[in-house]
Amino acid sequence: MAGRFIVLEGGDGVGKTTHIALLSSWLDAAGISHTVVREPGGTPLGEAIRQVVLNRTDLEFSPEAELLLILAARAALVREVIRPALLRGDTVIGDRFALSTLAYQSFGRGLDLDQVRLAIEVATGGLQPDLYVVLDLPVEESVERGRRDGQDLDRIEQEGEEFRQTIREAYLTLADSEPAVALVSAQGPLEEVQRRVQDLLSARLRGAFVRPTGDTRDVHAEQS
Ligand code: T5A
Repeated sequence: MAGRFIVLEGGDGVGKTTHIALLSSWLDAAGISHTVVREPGGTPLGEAIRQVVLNRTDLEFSPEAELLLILAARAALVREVIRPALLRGDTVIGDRFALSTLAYQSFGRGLDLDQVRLAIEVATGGLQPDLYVVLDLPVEESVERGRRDGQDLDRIEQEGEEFRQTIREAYLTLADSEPAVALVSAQGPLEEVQRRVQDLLSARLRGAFVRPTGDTRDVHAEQS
């Protein structure tokens, strides 16, 4: 596949969606054709599943049911959107992918890590991102950002701060042990965090990204 697959990850409210919108503008300005996807969701089936998984607080979800619903949405997204986009050479920017499932359904809900990996393999056909960027933020700060937004908490966010802490620690563990995972601090002003993300992508995906501000040299070439 010609396109690159990059995924932003991290706990709830760390800034993934905001940074993906900024990355999308950056790629537009550089003339890089790209597709943005979010999980769960991104297809008619996936969006229907998202409504159930995030909003149906009146239903009981076993950890296994939650896992399989999320993976059903991912299977559709990979087959209908991500693989076709990569095949036509688009860069794909994902708002969450398999690392979320390891963090939330295994570390968070207690499902066996190897079994979760196997189930993910079935859903994705083995597709792996070129790079996961994990945005890391202390839980109190992400909660505060959500509070400032006056956000309604979805079913998973309603699990509370202890669960969020487990998820943050899960990502820190996964960043140490999984291939192609880079950790970026999400603390500080938005522009500073975005610059960290852009610099990381420029350095790690050599040749795939250029600075758009009138200077179209490969950032890596500047450094060497
Ligand atoms: N899930 C998902 C699983 O359990 N397993 C899985 O396999 C998958 C794929 C998805 C839920 O599903 C679960 C995990 C999730 O709980 P979601 O709503 O798509 O739910 O995901 P969230 O991560 O909860 O999305 P949020 O929109 O809440 O968080 P984001 O996208 O991380 O944060 P964002 O960009 O909305 O930013 C939050 C606020 O912070 C501000 C933004 O302006 C915004 O107001 N902000 C900053 N403020 C100050 N300084 C900065 N540097 C800032 N950066 C952002």
